[in-house]
Amino acid sequence: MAKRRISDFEGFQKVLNNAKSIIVLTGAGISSESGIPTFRGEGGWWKTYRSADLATPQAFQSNPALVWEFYNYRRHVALNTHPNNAHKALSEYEKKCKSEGHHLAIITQNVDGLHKRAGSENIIELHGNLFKTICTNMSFRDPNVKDDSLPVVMKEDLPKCKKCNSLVRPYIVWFGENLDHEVLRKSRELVESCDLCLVVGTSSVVYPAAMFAPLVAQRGMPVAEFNITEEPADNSFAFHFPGKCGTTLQKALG
Ligand code: BJW
Repeated sequence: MAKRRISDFEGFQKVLNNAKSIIVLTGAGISSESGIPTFRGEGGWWKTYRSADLATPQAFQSNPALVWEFYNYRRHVALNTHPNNAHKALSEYEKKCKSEGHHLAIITQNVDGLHKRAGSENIIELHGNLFKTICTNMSFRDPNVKDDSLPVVMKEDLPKCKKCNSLVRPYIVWFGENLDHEVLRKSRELVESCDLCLVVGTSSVVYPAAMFAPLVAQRGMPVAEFNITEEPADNSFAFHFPGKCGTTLQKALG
């Protein structure tokens, strides 16, 4: 196995300059410097709340009001933050790629919309979006951009579909649910064809996203990880940049 290069910005930039099709897999860590908690880190959502009570179809079935309170709060938090240097560095780099006839796509596990607000265009949202709802009856999708930070949602106030008046749910992929077929197909296509993969701010424990970067490495393509942790998520990754990605990613892409 090739030697892993830690904080080798110069070496990484040589690889970057030759790459024609780049994928960037992002997770909650990229938004932490914007002030959005991660899931599993200190102060993370799943350190305070049980994911089984809030992010499963069973939880929504048994207590939709509680699940809506959580997602209304999450939307409120996201609406009151801004893209940080890491989101901006990716958006700038996508523009550079476009002008040179190269391709960069972001495959994000995040639902906070910050990549789009930073100006990125090629974004695949694996786990949905906080600013959309989907009808539980007819799958009609609707935007949901209101800043509802009501602490309690009453049963009679649960949001209803404007077409059929059935209950709507957050447009989020919960544990045990399949990812959107088309989203997964496009992601796999990119994973199988890219010549460089960046993995930014994810613990790489949630599937299927967790297998994307290892699959790229298995094809012999370079993977560069940006995470505050000293240890890489996978020993087959070529580069590891420990530290806050707002700093490391900007330096690497600068
Ligand atoms: C920084 C930083 C800074 C911080 N700079 N870095 C195969 C094997 C085993 C289990 C499964 C399997 N296939 C499917 C499963 C079940 C399940 C799963 O993977 N479970 C695992 C926990 C084991 N997967 C699913 O259910 C998925 N569906 C599926 O696969 O369908 C088919 C199927 C179903 C059932 C069985 C088998 C097959 C759906 C997954 C849906 C995930 N949903 C969530 C919540 C909803 C979205 C929301 O509310 O926002 O998505 S869970 C949560 O985790 C959220 C995230 O997108 C996801 C990933 O978390 P992420 O982004 O990695 O955050 P953290 O907090 O974990 O990590 C942050 C990282 O940032 C850390 O590493 C920090 O160090 C770092 N960091 N600051 C750089 N400044």
